Amino acid sequence: MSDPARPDILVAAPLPAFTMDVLEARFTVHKLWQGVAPADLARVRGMAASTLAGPVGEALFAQIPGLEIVANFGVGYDNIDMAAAVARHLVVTNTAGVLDEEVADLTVGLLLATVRRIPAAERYVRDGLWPGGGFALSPSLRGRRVGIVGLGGIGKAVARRLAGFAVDIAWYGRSEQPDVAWPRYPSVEALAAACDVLIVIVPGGAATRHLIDARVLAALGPDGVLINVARGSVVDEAALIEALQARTILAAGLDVFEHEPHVPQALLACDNAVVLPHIGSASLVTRQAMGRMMADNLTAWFTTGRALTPVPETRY
Ligand code: 8YV
Repeated sequence: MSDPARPDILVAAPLPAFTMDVLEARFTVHKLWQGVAPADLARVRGMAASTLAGPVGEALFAQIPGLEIVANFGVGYDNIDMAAAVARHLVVTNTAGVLDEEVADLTVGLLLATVRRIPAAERYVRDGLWPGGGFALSPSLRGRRVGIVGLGGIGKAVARRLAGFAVDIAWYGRSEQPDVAWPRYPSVEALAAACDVLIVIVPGGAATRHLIDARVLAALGPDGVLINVARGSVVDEAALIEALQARTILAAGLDVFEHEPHVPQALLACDNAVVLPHIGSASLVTRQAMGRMMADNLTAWFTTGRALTPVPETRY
């Protein structure tokens, strides 16, 4: 029997305990990884999905005839087969807005860590090498021109921070933004040619797969720094490894990878790469806010018939 006060939802994969607590307090929760009987799936009206959970699409949707909404734990939703969701007229929501500043903080930290070689310098001290001589002089952020690929909420939060760093800013995005004063370039390649830092913060998915390829890296040039905080799929990882090995670019700072959580050995072997385990939004306070927003989307849908942050494709 379903309880109208506690609608049935399916959680596609484990979420942080504090988010599971919020969901369990409001809904009748079914956990896919524990196995859900068809009779229970038949009562499910909502789904909590996550980039951490792997893809969800038609194979799962088809088992849940009463599914109305998929609420994603994350701003990116390339883990959801949107064509299948739209075909079923499902509402899909993300956690837009609550993680922009957090990811922007991490992006600037990763940029500085990469250019000033902070992780290597820290290892130098720990390894007891300092008494033998000072750490090698690093490249600099001074005089650089930073190109931002994708000027959405996070891209703008990054640009606002960098405005305080006395660097020039330019950007590429699919659409003109008349309110934005920073110059826009007509293609990623043109932006890369005009800049010596490229920060990638576009949505993942088929439309942006390998947007950063060997040609873009060649345009970025031997003094160029690539920062990827978007999705691993946006960068041709094999081409990037070649560019780092051959030093046809200077360095890369990466929070995301093509086959997470696996990072190719060849990339780990590059001393000009700084690698992080996809932690852009991974502070306690921000992950709590993301979980609340996901739950609030489900609650809003079940109580008012309107989600708070439906993604553009499902604003029916
Ligand atoms: C998280 C993210 O890794 O929001 C996103 O799109 O990539 C990150 O915040 C992810 O949401 C965890 O599921």
